[in-house]
Amino acid sequence: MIKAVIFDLDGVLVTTDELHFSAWKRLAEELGIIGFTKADNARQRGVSRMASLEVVLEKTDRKFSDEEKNELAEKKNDMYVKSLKSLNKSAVLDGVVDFIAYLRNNGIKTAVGSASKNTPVILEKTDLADKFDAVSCGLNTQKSKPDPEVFLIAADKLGIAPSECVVIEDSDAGIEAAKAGGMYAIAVGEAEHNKMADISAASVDGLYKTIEMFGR
Ligand code: B16
Ligand code: MG
Repeated sequence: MIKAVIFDLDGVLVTTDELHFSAWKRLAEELGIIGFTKADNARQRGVSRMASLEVVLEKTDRKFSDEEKNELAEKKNDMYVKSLKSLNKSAVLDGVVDFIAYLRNNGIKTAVGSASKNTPVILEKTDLADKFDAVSCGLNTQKSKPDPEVFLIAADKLGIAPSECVVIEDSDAGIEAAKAGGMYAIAVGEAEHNKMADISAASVDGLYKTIEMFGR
């Protein structure tokens, strides 16, 4: 019996994944790295800011101290946060608002489980902030996906057992995290072909039947 759905943020609820990509690409160019591609960006999905930076730095022979790495991560975040200024509800992916309303109308709790430390500002700007019973994000975690911590904290805040939660994710790290936490995992978007997922779908839109299948 499913009692809660935990949504990843970037790439599942909103289109911020494109803004992350642009900011990392700009940082890479400033470091003289050309050819930072979508394939590189795919490895940054769902993982922390510092782990994402390592994906960029793998493409250069230059060595950076921890202090320099922190400065680079901060620089990328400044660019990313600037690009969030114009963010509004048009960034919410198709079907998301209706699907959340459907879940809540049917007594299913909803939560966000995101690696992003910018989660609160993104939820505010896209008018999604009041649509969740709990939010767990990079601000309250020590470990990055594929560690299940972010989802376990979400389940704990909801007061629902992990085995009664479904996670919806667009990253391989996130699917792995959900399974490691003993939850069901639905892979959408870029993670659609992930073999660890219980169910796959192109997007959140059209998951209604899937939720019924999980035993409602
Ligand atoms: P920030 P999610 C993740 O969000 C992104 O997919 C990932 O690319 C990013 O590095 C991470 O958030 C940290 O974001 O720099 O804003 O703290 O997919 O877990 O919602
Ligand atoms: Mg994501």
